[in-house]
Amino acid sequence: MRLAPRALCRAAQAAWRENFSVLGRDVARWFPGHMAKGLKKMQNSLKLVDCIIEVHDARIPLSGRNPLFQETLGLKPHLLVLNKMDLADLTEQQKIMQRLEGEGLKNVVFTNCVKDESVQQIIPTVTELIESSHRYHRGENLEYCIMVIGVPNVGKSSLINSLRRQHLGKGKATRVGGQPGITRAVMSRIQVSERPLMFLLDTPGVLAPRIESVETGLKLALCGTVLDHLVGEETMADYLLYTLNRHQRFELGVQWCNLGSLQPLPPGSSDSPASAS
Ligand SMILES: Nc1nc2c(ncn2[C@@H]2O[C@H](COP(=O)(O)OP(=O)(O)OP(=O)(O)O)[C@@H](O)[C@H]2O)c(=O)[nH]1
Ligand SMILES: [Mg+2]
Repeated sequence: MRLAPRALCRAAQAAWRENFSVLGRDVARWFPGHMAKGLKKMQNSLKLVDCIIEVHDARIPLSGRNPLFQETLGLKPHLLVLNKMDLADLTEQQKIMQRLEGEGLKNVVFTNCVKDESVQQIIPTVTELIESSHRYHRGENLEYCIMVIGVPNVGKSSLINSLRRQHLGKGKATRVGGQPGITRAVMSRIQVSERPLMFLLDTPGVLAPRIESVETGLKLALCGTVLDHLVGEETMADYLLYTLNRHQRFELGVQWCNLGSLQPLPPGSSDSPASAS
């Protein structure tokens, strides 16, 4: 029997849901320790902070941000940095900006912190945001303090290092790595600019304790915000192939699975999709 595409979608979704809800318990267990402590410390440091930079992955601009940030840290001026733009499809950039604006996010910048692309807009934008904020009472204090927040592995520490490279010509000040959970605690202030005198606070990546949907969880996992084995490599691969098929990007699936050298089945042969019933 051949399943209609809609039925296939439902079957695939049921499979992820089952796998994810079993494996999701491990993800939840992975959450509390340093993330809960980190969030508390972030809240406690908030009174010293003039502005929040939230970093997120440009490949999933509309999903996976942690709603707790808005609830607990939402009172300060806010800039959303969509990082890893080099890995994202930016053809829909305008639409993405419009959707985010509709959600109240007016200040959005796309960056690549490995190649320092578009990072130079950040300090002027943040300065403007702080100075136009109605809560801004500078007094004698001539320095800005910014907190960098986001889910794990989106490039928070890379952004700080990139700003330092660009504005101070200095090397790495905070550790970066390809696994989620590299930064484990709220760090002391790191200088990123001389004029204006600006310091950034690096923070550990914090995921929402409850991820809003199975699909969001899988997107977050594919972007490396959760350790692969906690979600299950097979479930992730399954979802990736499903997504590529849904967007009719068959060539990417073939390339990714290294199936390029396989010959297509002749029409009518017993295993060809055309003959399936
Ligand atoms: N392709 C690409 N990779 C990036 C970019 N920015 C950071 N990375 C890589 O993403 C990985 C995570 O970077 P980090 O800066 O450690 O991320 P983080 O958000 O501080 O991670 P945690 O501290 O674990 O929460 C590293 O392998 C970086 O080299 C980018 O713009 N493009
Ligand atoms: Mg970090």
